[in-house]
This record gives sequence, structure tokens and C-alpha cells, in this order.
Amino acid sequence: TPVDYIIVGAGAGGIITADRISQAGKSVLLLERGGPSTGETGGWYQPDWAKGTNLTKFDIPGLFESMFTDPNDFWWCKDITVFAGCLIGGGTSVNGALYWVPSDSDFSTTNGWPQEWTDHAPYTAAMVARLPPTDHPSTDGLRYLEQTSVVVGELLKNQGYSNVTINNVPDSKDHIYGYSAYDFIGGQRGGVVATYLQTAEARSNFQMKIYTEVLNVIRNGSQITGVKTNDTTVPGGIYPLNPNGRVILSAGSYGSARLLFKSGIGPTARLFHENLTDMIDLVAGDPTAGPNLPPSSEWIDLPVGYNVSDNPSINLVFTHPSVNDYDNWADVFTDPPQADVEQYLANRSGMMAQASPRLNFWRAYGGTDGVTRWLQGTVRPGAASWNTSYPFNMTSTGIKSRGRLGINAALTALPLVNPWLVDPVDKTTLLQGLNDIASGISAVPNMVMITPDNTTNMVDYVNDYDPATMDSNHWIGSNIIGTTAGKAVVDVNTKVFGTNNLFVVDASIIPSLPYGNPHGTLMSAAEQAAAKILALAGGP
Ligand code: 6FA
Repeated sequence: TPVDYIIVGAGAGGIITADRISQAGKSVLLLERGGPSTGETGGWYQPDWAKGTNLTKFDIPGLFESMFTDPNDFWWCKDITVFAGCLIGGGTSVNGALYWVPSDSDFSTTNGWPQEWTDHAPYTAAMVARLPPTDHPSTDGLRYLEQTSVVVGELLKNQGYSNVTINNVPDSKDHIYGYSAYDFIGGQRGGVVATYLQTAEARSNFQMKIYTEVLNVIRNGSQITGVKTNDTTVPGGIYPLNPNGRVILSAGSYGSARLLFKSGIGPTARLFHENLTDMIDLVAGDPTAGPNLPPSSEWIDLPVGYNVSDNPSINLVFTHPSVNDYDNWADVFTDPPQADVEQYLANRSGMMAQASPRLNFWRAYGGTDGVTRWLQGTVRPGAASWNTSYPFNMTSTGIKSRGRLGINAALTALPLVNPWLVDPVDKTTLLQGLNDIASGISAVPNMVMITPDNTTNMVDYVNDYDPATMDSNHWIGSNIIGTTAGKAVVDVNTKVFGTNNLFVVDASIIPSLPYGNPHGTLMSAAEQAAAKILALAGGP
């Protein structure tokens, strides 16, 4: 039966939007291509040591690092070449869950948001009310494995940083550090799945279908009438909309861009690269997806996939005799310390109640081009990809570099132009930040930097850094919001330009990287988008 709203993708953006729109009484169908994640969603994938409980890999925060080392990694989208979660919760079911309450700057016009979006406070407050952050996720209120916080805290204090509770002062991100904050609840993964999805599922006007991949939207010119899926149990795989119904794409920065291409919306050779093959032309050449495209006279030229940004991430690795590296989290899934298992199973406390990050810090740098950039550091004891000691990575925001994402002839989604350190001042600023940290080491007794080692200078280290490991998984901007069609993909109501009833609500609409890891900003944006969509005339 037709519905008022079809929402594609049960990630951070899709779940919040589905909850708020179903709360308003509209009929909502949430389509997710992946399957269950946490125990609450019917998830089953668990370590042997959790057998007999309903805790899965996705529930237990201490298993975060094992997402990257597990040979049975069914949760990653196999048709996207960067990390993207294809399961209920999307990225929020597999991520490190670092959670920052957005600042005013994160929604500023300087950051590219339309004026109508700058008053984010009520939406941010609604998000925090549903999902409060915590910087002490263990249920006993204690913090574990904090040696790295002590050592790096000393280094930062020497350099004039102040120790704060980060989410109490969202607008200060210069020379501050504090304990890492998460959206874990009760010592387990919380996020949108444990909160917004639960209230949505309690409503009779809400329905979620899993293992249901949307292939394209069905449109008649500018009017969307439904979506075509891989579901063989419904005629043509088609889910229809009510006459005034709407489709909202929340399939992630790569997923939503690809869905637009497959629906005849995006760069075409006609407009952007005459005589070359561009995104929609690639779809047209595909034997399965090509026939589902609307006629070329109805293709909509928009800069889908451009304006893409991700924090450039560089690791520095140190040793210090006080630090317990937890064996680089190598055995957390198969064979963690028995005492930690018992403690966690008893009351969700201890080592397993937290992901690897321990401390975060920020510093602002004025660039030679007059633009301020903010460097974020994330301090972790051990990590899956390192074989000794403790790394932290530095990322930067306020950056000017942009890349491009798209698809190849196999319709695999991938970066077409890497977005990291393209702008020369982005690079010199990041180098300055790395050097400032390195210069503080000698003042901390027994702290040694091993990567880069003492035979490698920082410039060479950054120049030779493998771009594949510079990815912060913070992809934004591919369906950038804005006021002008052609410059932006969606308008101030998140409606795709040139359509009557197609919307995008996910990380892809965010115009510039926020100060911190982005999903806090995204969740506030989803609250605001749902309100704007409901208020927009002409809907169901
Ligand atoms: N963000 C943070 O704020 N803090 C972090 O610590 C953090 N860490 C990570 C991280 O460690 C990893 C490995 C990754 C991948 C991301 C991290 N992020 C972090 C980023 C954060 O998770 C993302 O910014 C956030 O999840 C983006 O939310 P979106 O709503 O934009 O998109 P998702 O990818 O979460 O969800 C898309 C959903 O759509 C998925 O469930 C997918 O299966 C589904 N989907 C895609 N195509 C579809 C289709 N055609 N049909 C149906 N469903 C589809």
C-alpha cells in the first residue's frame, strides 16, 4: 500500500527523520539494504564470550577496534570503496561513537549553511534530550586505561591547553582538551538505534523493511511516484507513494549520491564535461540500471558528488613506560582478559564499556590565507592498525580542500578526487600542528615518538603519507545544501533542486566539516530537516 514518506537508509539521518515524521502522524516506510546490528534489532553476531546474552559485536563498545580486523566483516558496504556501514544504524552501528554537541560555528553561514539553518539550538537541544553524551560510559562511573590521557594531558598543559568537559563548552575549540565523549548508553552502543528507532517502531504508522535495497527513485519529470527495489515479493520491486507523498534519501554520502545518479540526477556529459562520459552516462551504460533511467530529456544536471570533504587524518605514534596498550585490542573479540569479560557481563562496566579513544583536544590556527583551521587530536592506547604503543591522530577542520566522489562503470561508489590536503595552506597548517605536538614531547619525561621515527622529518612523513589511510570516514558535502541550483544539490528544505518531492537528509548535505567528528552535527541537522520537511507546504 502507498505511504506518505519513503525513507531510504536506516543510518543516523534516516532513523531520526523517520522517527520525527512518523511522530507527526504520517505513514513512513524506512527501507534499509542491510540487516540487524545490535541485539535489540535482532542482531546475532557476537563473540563467543558473550554467548547466552543478547550482546552483539555492535553493542559492545570495547569491540570497536575489531571492526577493522575481523575477517567476517559483513557489515561494510561491499560496493563502496571506503568504509561505510550497511546494516541497521549505518555508520553509527560500527563507528567509534565519538559524539560532540555541535557549536554555533558548525551551523554558521561561514561554514556554508543557509541563513535559515543557523538557529540550530532547539534541534540540538532535542537531540541531546533524546541522546545525552557521556564521557564516562562505564556504568560504575569510573574511567579505565587512562594512562594516555595523563601523559598527553601533561604535554598539552605545558602548551597552555585547559582541561574541560568538552560537551559543556561546545563553542570553545581552541587550546582545550578533555575526556572523549560518546553516545553510548548504559555501557552499550546507544546512538539512534537505541533511541529514535525504538520510538518509531512503537508506532503503527511506521514500518521498516531490511535487506531491501533501493535501486532508484521512480519519477515522472519532477514528480517522484515511488522507489524501485530489489524486493521480488512486490510487483516490479516497486514501493509506491501516496499522491502527495515524498521520498527522502538517507543512504549516506556515497549511497545517496549513487541513488541520484541512478535516478537521472547529477553530472552528465552534456553539461559538465562535453564529449566525456560522466556519472549518469555511466549508469546509462549499465545493462541493469540503464533501462531504469528516465529519458535523457528528463535528466537533471546538478553537482552531485562535488564539494566533498573529509578530515585529513595523520597518525603519530608514541611510547611511554606507563602506558598499557591493551595488546592493541588484537584479542578483544576472540580472547580478551577474563576479568574484563566478567566485569562487563556482570554490569556493563570496565574496559569493554568504552571504545578506544581516551582524550580529545583542539587548537585553532590562523592560516597565512587569513582562514582559521582547527586541529583535533584523538588519543588512543594501542589501535588495530598499530603494532606498538599508542597513537593519536590529528585531523583538521576549517579546511578549504575539496574532492569529488562518484561511481565507476561497475557502479561501485568511490572517491574520484581525494579531498585531503589539496589546499596548500591546509597542509602547512596541519604540519604546524603536528610539529607543535612533537616539540612538546621532550618536556614529558620518557615520552618517545616512534612514528615518524627520529630519522624522518615531519614534512616527508606527511608528503609520503598513504592517502588510503588519511581517510577519517567523515565524508560530507556530496549533496551540498544551498540556495542556488547548480551550486547546491538540495535547497534550504533539503529538497533536491528540480524535483517536487525528493529530499536528502544525511551527511551528504553538510556543507563544511564541523569542529569534531560529524555525527553529532548530522543528528542535529536531521532534527532540523525533519521539522522543515514537515512544515513545507504541498506534502501529505
Ligand atoms: N562519526 C562520529 O561522529 N564519530 C565517530 O567516532 C565516527 N567514527 C566513524 C568510524 O569509526 C567509521 C569506521 C565510520 C565508517 C564512520 C565514522 N563516523 C564517525 C562517521 C559517522 O558514522 C557518519 O558520519 C554517519 O554514520 C553518517 O550518517 P548517514 O545517515 O549520512 O549515513 P550512514 O552511512 O550512517 O547510513 C546510511 C544507511 O543507508 C546505511 O544503513 C546503508 O545500509 C543504507 N543504504 C545505503 N544505500 C541504500 C540503498 N540503496 N537502499 C537502502 N538502504 C541503503
